[in-house]
Amino acid sequence: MRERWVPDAPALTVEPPLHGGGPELAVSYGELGRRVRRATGWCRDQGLVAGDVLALQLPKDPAFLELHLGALAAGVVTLPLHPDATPGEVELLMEDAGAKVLVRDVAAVRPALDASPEVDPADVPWDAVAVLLYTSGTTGRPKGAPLTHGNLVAGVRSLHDAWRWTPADVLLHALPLFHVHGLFVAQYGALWAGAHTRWLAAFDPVRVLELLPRSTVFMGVPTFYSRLLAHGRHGADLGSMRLFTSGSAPLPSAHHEAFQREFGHTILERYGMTEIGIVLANPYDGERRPGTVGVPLAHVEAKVVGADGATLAPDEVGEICIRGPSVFGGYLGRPEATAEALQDGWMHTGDLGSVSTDGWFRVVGRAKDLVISGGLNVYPREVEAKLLKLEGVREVAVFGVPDEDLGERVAAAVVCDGPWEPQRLQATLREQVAPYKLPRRWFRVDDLPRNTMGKVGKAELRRRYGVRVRPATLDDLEGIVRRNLALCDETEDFALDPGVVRSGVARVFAEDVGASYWIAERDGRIAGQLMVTTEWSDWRDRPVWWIQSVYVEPDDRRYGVYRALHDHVLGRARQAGAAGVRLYVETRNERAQRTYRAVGMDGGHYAVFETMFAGGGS
Ligand code: MCA
Ligand code: AMP
Repeated sequence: MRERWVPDAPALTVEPPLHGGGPELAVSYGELGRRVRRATGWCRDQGLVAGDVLALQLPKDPAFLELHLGALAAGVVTLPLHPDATPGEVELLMEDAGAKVLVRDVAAVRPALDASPEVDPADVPWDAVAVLLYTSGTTGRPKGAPLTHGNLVAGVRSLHDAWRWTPADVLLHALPLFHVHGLFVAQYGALWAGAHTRWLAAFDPVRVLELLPRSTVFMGVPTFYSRLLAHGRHGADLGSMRLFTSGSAPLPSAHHEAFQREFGHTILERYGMTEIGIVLANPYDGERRPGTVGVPLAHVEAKVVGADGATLAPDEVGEICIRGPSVFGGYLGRPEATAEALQDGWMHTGDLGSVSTDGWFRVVGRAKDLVISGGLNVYPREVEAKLLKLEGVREVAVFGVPDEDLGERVAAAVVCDGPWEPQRLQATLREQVAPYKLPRRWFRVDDLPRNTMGKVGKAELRRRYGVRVRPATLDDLEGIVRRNLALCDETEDFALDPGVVRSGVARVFAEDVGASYWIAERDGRIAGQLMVTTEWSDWRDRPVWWIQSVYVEPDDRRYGVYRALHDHVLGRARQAGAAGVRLYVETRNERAQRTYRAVGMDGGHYAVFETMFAGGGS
């Protein structure tokens, strides 16, 4: 790793957050090398020896990197944990991993690190475990995936060559560090090349756009790209950038194409998994096909197999299997899970995909029960097991519903005993699991759909409750106008004037009106619609988004359509820097109230939209 570390070259610049103030912190490679040697000394002073496990539950701070690299050099295994993991989750993983020491307080460890003696790296064999990462699976009990030094080096070397890293690169790093993507793909890539990394503590489109003109490489989960697109380019000069990559979850083709059009760069999508590293990628040179994850990287073998394990013909959908030097050797202390996942060195990924005749892979779904929200994996079984222990929950199914921002969002369908109290369930669960695992959509059901074997039909739940919000197209226009005019007719004393509706909708599609129309689709058809304008008012120097109309078809009203429109518009408004969202047709307007009541909507349907954001203006 350290061969290309030139002492005076910049290694890491920690960028201050937008309004956080404070100077940036710059660390040269010489300084980083010394810090890592001191962290190796710190490990020794803690009594940690080769093979011991050191758990790190730290924010994105240089201390994390120092401790991780210092431990590697000592042969000590690191166990990176989500900073928001609950004490219960941390205890479970530490116990399973047999971790000796937990570091969770940067302020406390910093002086100790600075005062530690510099210690030389040990001679660590390549098959020694370097890091333990937890994934879950069918049982809901997390499984440790040990990655060896050899696995990590194979991974970073192959990406170093494939993505043409050089010491002149500047990586803009906005990912969390406790996962493969942020640590082994992005951070290791830069460190292996002796390149400069600019760190943002968290993804923020405003800061990213400010820093891209001084960077060459950017790596993200699809949510980063959807948020950059929602925010807009604002004329940023992206001429220094040579590589944008996406992974951890599927990048919608529409985002791939929109980014190319609006940001002038073609995202390189790649595919990987904790247990196997990054193994499939679109090429650096030549065509990058939207909706595909490209071809196998050097030394990687990939195939698609059917239920009987036989390799399928091109374009047939089956399970993607991978073999290569970055593939791990098996789960910690789980021979059965290992035997199921690894057969003849082939990792059965649980991802469904196909390969074209010319060798390009596509991921089309998952055989494993997994929700990927904003690039973070949520294992339904784990959340279901916790929910089933709560009072009033008789049966529960946790599943993912599509979400434009996060890709998927966690949802729960509950058969309850007694009153329906989703707020209480959510509040109790929040004490037990990291917040990204919390269901954000709750549905009360009388029964869970089950197949003949009694297995809960998650696909049926996704069909029933999956709402997709998308911008309206010109083709939708005609239908929207007709629908709105029908609403006017249905209500004798209507607040909606047909002429206003017609011209308003038409203006949405004209340029620079500052208005948007969104469509909610459910079960393959249009279930609702929402129109918002930003032109009507300014409030505290920031635009307010005004909801002009929101309507959900009566048959779709118990399936989370309002909620999906609500989350969508609030998310978009927040990303656009609005002060908040308000209803143009306000609740005190009696005529508007009558109109809404006449079409079967009450105050509860739309009052939820009124939200002013914290810190909204001066
Ligand atoms: C935060 N929240 C989330 C998520 N993140 N909810 C669902 N899914 C998430 N991913 C919740 C918080 O708990 C909080 O809720 C609210 O959203 C706002 O929190 P905030 O911190 O402001 O969130 P954010 O800034 O909007 O973060 C979203 C994010 C972030 C930027 C997408 O999650 C992120 O950086 N994700 C990247 C994950 C990643 O690196 N994955 C790679 C895995 P409340 O207020 O209610 O508490 S490695 C991998 O998959 C393989 C190997 C591969 O191929 O790379
Ligand atoms: P993890 O267990 O956190 O390493 O997540 C790995 C999973 O992320 C894979 O098994 C896939 O389901 C998913 N994944 C990673 N990259 C992609 C991609 N480019 N397209 C679709 N899914 C992906």
